[in-house]
Amino acid sequence: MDLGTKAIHVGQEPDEATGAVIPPISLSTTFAQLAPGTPRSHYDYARSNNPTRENLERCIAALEEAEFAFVFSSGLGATTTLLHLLSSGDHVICIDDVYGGTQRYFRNVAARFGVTFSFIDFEGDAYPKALAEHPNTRMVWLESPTNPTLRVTDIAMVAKQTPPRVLLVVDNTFMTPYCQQPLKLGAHIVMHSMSKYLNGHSDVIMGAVALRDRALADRLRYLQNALGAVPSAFDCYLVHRGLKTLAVRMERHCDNAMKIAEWLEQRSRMEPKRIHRVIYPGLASHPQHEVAKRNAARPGAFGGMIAFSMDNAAECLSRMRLSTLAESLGGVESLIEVPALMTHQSVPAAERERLGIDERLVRWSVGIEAVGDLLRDLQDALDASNAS
Ligand code: P1T
Repeated sequence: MDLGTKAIHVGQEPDEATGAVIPPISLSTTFAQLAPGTPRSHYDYARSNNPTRENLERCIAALEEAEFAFVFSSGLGATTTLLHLLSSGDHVICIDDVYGGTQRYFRNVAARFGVTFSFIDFEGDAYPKALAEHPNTRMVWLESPTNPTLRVTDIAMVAKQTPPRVLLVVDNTFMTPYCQQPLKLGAHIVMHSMSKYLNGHSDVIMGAVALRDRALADRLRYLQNALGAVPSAFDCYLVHRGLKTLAVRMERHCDNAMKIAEWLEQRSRMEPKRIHRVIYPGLASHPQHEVAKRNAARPGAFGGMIAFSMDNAAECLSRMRLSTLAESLGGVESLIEVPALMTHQSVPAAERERLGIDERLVRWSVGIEAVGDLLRDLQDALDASNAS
């Protein structure tokens, strides 16, 4: 089955008892037992497992072409649980341009428990060098494209260079399985903030991991229950409902983002002193455009995120009416922000400067509104802030 069909049907079979086409939400926290220690089914307590969460996990596994999936109370809840696969003394090699909250957790919290980190750019031979320097490496953490500068890493190449003792984790939040399937490219674990595109409606915070290895899945099932960063059944229902339109939403996100990136690039040629750089992996001008094509799960699947650098960004953004000035991304509505002042404020200032995350850099989560309306809104904001 195609991804769009799986998103609608897997984990959403009609209810056996009543025939209800939409399975009921299972709100019970506990399940009656036949005798002490003998539950009636494989459910006993809802933190360990419950039917609504299980339906969603089956669907995520199907979409990522994984065997197993586990969902968590947030993307960071998923990340925290994954880090508990490690022990004190282990090392993690992480892409330097990682989401600010992931970096904050790694540097300020996980590091206190004896796990060490290096933050590197995977270009050239930096990765083999880091592996040689840290023989205690047990995990590699990639985002591709990165948040917010949209740098792209050759996932299959990193997978080839990864020794068997090391787990390769790819945060696929920006791309979704519609655009990119890291397990097929050789990653061991794919991770998501489902608060973004997978839910798609900016009304649930949730995370997920998906993988193929049974022994690793057993460890993660244990950790999911032991750490307890699990979502509510109601939220699982909402995300599953959002997932059903994933394919049509992503197709439109990608189309709109491509058109806007081309328009912005055109405008930057006219006003090079004002719009300095447009970054979108689908543009031929993107330094890793060819790699982005290799990573893509289907032609033209470059995602819905754009970054660009402009003077007077804050003023221009505050004049936009359709694209809301807000953190987060991946909802049907367009959101726009300045990462240096918002999502990536927690990244150390020197590191932000090195990565090019300054107050001119704008990140735009392009929604699925009519692209003409989005372009007019941008044009009006640019013209108005030009004139002032
Ligand atoms: O917010 P939460 O569901 O906990 O997910 C964290 C997370 C993980 N990975 C990536 C790539 C992310 O972008 C995020 C959350 N990001 C934002 C809130 C943001 O505006 O970038």
